[in-house]
Amino acid sequence: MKLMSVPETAEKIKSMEIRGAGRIARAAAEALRDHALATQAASYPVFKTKMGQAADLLVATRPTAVSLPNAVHMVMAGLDGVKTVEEARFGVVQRADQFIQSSHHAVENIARFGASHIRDGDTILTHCNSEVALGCIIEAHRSGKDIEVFATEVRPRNQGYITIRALNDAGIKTNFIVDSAVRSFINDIDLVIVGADAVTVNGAVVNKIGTSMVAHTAKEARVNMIVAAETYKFAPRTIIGEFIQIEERGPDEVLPEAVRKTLPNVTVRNPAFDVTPAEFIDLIVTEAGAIPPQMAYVIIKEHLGWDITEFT
Ligand code: RUB
Repeated sequence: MKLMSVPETAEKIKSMEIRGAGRIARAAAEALRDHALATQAASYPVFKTKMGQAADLLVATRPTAVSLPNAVHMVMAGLDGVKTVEEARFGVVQRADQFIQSSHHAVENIARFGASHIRDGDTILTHCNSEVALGCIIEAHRSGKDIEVFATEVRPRNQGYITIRALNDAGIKTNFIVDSAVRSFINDIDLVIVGADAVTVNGAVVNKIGTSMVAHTAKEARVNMIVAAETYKFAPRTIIGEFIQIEERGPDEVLPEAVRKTLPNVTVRNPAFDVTPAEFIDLIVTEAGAIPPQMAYVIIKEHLGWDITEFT
């Protein structure tokens, strides 16, 4: 098995070859594990510094998916309590493997819990490409429910193509629509299911740009919206008032440079995510069970084990 270096993984996350909040988190944990295995250090402080530099490089790749710093925090936790390089190396490898395994379990459990919210005959709308949201839909189909899906295109990076390929391969009847067609079809929809890059302490969900427009449209049409999110997508630092940084990507994703050159008065804006307030979300399905968004603090404090002392 080829070990992937930290700069290689960082580049793949930046360029979105590795994308989606869960996959990004697992890739970072894997890179830290491989780095710990490959790192030569004459002393424990040197090892710790090298691991810290690798962690910083990974966390800096994409700013919005909280799963990334959460995974890195979990893998790096405990590095302070050891004395030797070997002990430190062993700890990192163990915690990284544990994170990766528990992430896979979380995805499986969310699929089961989420599928039970889908009824036989439902038509579901999903936006972007979320492995957990898709997991719920595919599990509902697998368990024999007759369902149909509307999937959006997801400009500018077209993650909808990945979604429709997965739905098609699972044998699910799927309609592919442009993002701006959501309102035209909302009355055909029984349930909206999306994933999350971050869930804040007040239950707001940060997800692919356009999610909040979908949520507004669903609310107006009285269509329920559920969010599938592992607990490591909840953002601990929002309990001390930190905001989630919304990544703004380059203009080339939206309009080629050759065209932009002819439009000197036009600036392309390209935020990759937006924020859907809690009141637009009926339920967040986590591996610890389904919760109303207003219970986000409980997940941060009791499940992730963060409280205010972490910040003092
Ligand atoms: C992906 C996106 C996904 C969440 C959840 O954005 O917004 O809905 O990350 O995905 P991008 P998952 O393509 O810019 O990374 O459920 O797979 O973690």
